[in-house]
This record gives sequence, C-alpha cells and structure tokens, in this order.
Amino acid sequence: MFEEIVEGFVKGEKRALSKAISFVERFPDKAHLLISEISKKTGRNLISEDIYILGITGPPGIGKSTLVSQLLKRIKGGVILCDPSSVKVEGGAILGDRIRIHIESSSSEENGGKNGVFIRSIGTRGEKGGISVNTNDIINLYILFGFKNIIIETAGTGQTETEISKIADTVILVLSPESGDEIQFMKSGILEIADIIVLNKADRPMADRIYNEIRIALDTAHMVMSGIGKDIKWKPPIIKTIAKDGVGIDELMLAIEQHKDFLKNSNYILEKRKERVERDFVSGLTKKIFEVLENLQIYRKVRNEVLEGKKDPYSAIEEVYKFISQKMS
Ligand SMILES: Nc1nc2c(ncn2[C@@H]2O[C@H](COP(=O)(O)OP(=O)(O)O)[C@@H](O)[C@H]2O)c(=O)[nH]1
Ligand SMILES: [Mg+2]
Repeated sequence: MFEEIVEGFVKGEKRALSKAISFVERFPDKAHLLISEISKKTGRNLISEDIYILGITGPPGIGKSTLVSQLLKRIKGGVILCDPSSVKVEGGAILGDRIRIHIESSSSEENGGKNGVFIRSIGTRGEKGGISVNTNDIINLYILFGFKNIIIETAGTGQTETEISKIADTVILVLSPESGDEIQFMKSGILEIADIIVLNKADRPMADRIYNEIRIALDTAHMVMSGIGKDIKWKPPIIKTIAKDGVGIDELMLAIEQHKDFLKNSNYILEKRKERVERDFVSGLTKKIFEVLENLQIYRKVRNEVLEGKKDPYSAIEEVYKFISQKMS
C-alpha cells in the first residue's frame, strides 16, 4: 500500500516526502504504519545527536516567517509552519506564509526544491495553541528523509511556548517593540521558554526601551531561579533584528551556534531526543490500546452505565481494569 511512497522516499524524492506528510495528516491513526515502513527502509536513527531542532515562537505578526526565510538562506533543512490562523482563514493564511517564505528565501522551493530545503504549512485544528497533533510525525519524517536541521514556526500562546520547548533543542522567542505587555506577563517564565530572545522590528520606535525591559526581565528571572536553587547555566542572549531587511541575522546565527555548542557539551541533545521518542511511543501506544478497549464489550457496557448514572466512574474504572488484568495474567 505504501510501496510507491516508501520507494520514492528512500530515493530522496521530495514528492514522496510530501505525500508521506499528507498521509499522516489525513490518516493520523495509520501514520505509524507508514513511518515504520519508511524507518525500516531508510535505517536512519531517530535519536541521532546530529539532528538539530530549532523552534521559533512568538505572537502572530511579529515577523517569525520573515525570520525563518532569512535563516533559510543560511540553514538547510525541513521547515514546519504551524499556523493557527489557517484554521480560521481558509487557505489564505497558509498561502500567505508559503508565498512570503518562497519569495524571500533564495534557497527554498516548496515541494521539490533542489537546495535541501523543504517547507510544509500545517493547520493546527484548534489544538491547544500552535502545535499540531502531527508535528512529531512530520519531524520524524524529516529526520528519516535525512534532514539534519528542522525548523518549527509556531504562533505563541502561553501553552504553545511550553509545548515547543519540549520538542525543540533551541527555542527562539520573538518579541517586538510593541511587546511590552507580554514581557510583563511572562516575567520569570521567560527563562523557561526562551533560549534566545529576538527583538524583531528593531526599526520601530521604542526598540531600545523594550530591549532594556527584556534585559531586566531576564536578570530578574535569573535571580528568582537562582534564589530557588536552580542552577541556570545558559543565559538567553537578546538579539536585535530587522528581519524584513536581513539585519541582525548573522548575530542570530552566532547565538544559535553558541546554544548548539552549549547543548552538545552538556549532553542535553541526546536526552531530549530520547524524551521525544519516548513520548511518541507512549502516546501512540496509548491511542492503540484505547482502540482495543473501545471494542471490548465490557468497556461499552460499563461506560453506558456510567453515562446513565447507574454506576459511578470510580468503580467503573476498577471493574474494567480488573477484567483486563485477569485476561492478561
Ligand atoms: N517594520 C518591520 N516589519 C517587519 C519586520 N520583520 C517582519 N516585518 C513585517 O511584519 C509582518 C508580519 O511578518 P510575518 O513574518 O508574517 O510574521 P509572523 O506572523 O510572526 O510569521 C510582515 O508584513 C513583515 O513584512 C521588521 O523587522 N520590521
Ligand atoms: Mg508566520
């Protein structure tokens, strides 16, 4: 069933990669079947230390996509754009991002670029904030395809930012001179989210004032964390950029390299890789087990009794659990 996709994938055809992504998006419950086939054929290691995942987060309109397109002039790899606005605005938002990145990046070409860059926009289906359910599958497909760098752009709400820091090795938090409120809101949380802070739209008035506010927020966060005994070894740099004009991108690249070195030296990348693969494994398996459960007569019977108010959910749990453990022992 997957032969054509798998064959093309192994040959390094971007059309096959594109088809594989469409498949996992359309049939999430069968995604593991396709990915396992591909994984067997390519033999690539999902927990390799050579892989680097960069997350870019921040409010909509702050310049994330513009930054990504600038970075793509210097980094090659697979890009995932999680755009929550694409849920509401039919087609338009996705297209907008694609076109902007397409035009501004000299090296990118959607679906079939020859320069080692591949960009995919995905809707988020209203999931928590900016990260789609399929993000991990797509990351794994990129890794299996052979990309060493993966960039994920996600529009930030508080929750998404924590999500992205679980997935990405380096998280860039993008702010702008208009972000005063956000900085107040985040305060000490800022250190838990951001490895690098970008102050984009530095061409706008008040950029210096906001720069200082971020500096103070970071210092305070640092003091608070040290105060509660947390040993903070990495202090996020603040990089001023004008993404639309390519200003500050070299400095940003330097900060990215420095953070990468920091991670490598502290053995952190491998740990993160393992955690990600474990999460995939456990959540995938849980879903499968639940499918089995839903087909059990006792589950459906007990569930109905709970819904009809005939049984309390706590004893219902015990009843189903006992049934299953007896069957399995
Ligand atoms: N003034 C100014 N505008 C920028 C800058 N970077 C991006 N923009 C503009 O901000 C708007 C939103 O950019 P976009 O990259 O789509 O933001 P995203 O929603 O965070 O991905 C676009 O019109 C960009 O041209 C900048 O450094 N300065
Ligand atoms: Mg964008």
